[in-house]
Amino acid sequence: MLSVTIEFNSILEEEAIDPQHATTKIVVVIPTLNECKAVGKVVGGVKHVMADYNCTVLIIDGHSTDGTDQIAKEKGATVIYQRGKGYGDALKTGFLYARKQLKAKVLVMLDADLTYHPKHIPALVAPILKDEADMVVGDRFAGMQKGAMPFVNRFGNKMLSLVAKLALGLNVYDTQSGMRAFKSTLLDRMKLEAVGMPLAMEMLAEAHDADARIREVPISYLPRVGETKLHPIKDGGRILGTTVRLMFDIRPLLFFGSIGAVLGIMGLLLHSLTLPTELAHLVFPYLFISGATLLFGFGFILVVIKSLRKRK
Ligand SMILES: Nc1nc2c(ncn2[C@@H]2O[C@H](COP(=O)(O)OP(=O)(O)O)[C@@H](O)[C@H]2O)c(=O)[nH]1
Ligand SMILES: [Mg+2]
Repeated sequence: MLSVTIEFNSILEEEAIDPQHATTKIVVVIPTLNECKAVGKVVGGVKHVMADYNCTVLIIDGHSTDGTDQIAKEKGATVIYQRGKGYGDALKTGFLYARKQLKAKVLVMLDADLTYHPKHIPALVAPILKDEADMVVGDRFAGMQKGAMPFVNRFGNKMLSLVAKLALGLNVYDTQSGMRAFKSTLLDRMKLEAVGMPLAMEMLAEAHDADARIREVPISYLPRVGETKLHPIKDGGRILGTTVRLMFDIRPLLFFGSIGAVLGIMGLLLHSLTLPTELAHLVFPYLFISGATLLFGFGFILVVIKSLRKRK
């Protein structure tokens, strides 16, 4: 705890702001659920780092019962309350409010638990302000502090990013990072449905599918203050489920092709195993192979439909 506070208070290495970008509206969106121990410092830190920018700190509170919202207001944040439940729902509420009510051009995401240091925000928004990227993700593994992420979460994170690479073609090292910045116009090109933790993956997949320029920058990741809301197994499973759904939506040929390939291999195996016996004439293996061919064809049709829709 002590080391977290020292690190968090440490001298801020701020990136100099280009004067032509000082007027661009930036909204830092922070979902909170019972974060009374950390939220004041997070809001204060963001306001300090972003003092030279046209920046609003927006808290989307999930009806905390520990006074989180009051602390955030006292520190100068704009506080709104989510109607639904969940991390993803809170963020989507915040994105909408930031864009419509606050006229945000750039959105930044952050947790209210002191894990992400606000000093990284200028480096996250810089490529967007210079129009070199549409979304910038903070890579926590570049500055992972001791005790910041339990082994099971670290392993799960790596696995999810690997699955995202194979299933969605995402070349992002830290897909679950909650510290990001993106152009608010990107919201028009992303179909965001997730209400919980899977929103992080969905945003990346949708942005990638919309041909957005995604970049990663190194950030530090510090031990959390307060109780985590993440359930590694349950949320990990949900993120995996969402990734499969996204694969179906975004890469249908790979989705159906993979199932088809498994079926096809099984069919060929069955065929070669039964070849020396009188079972060889069984239609069973051929059903597998026909099924595989059908699945490939189905995937191909979906790809054509998708590309025709995109062209419209
Ligand atoms: N408004 C709202 N905020 C939430 C909810 N669940 C989590 N959060 C906040 O979202 C951020 C991320 O949650 P956290 O527990 O840190 O998850 P982790 O970073 O994946 O371990 C924190 O600031 C939480 O307070 C929710 O249901 N509603
Ligand atoms: Mg967190």
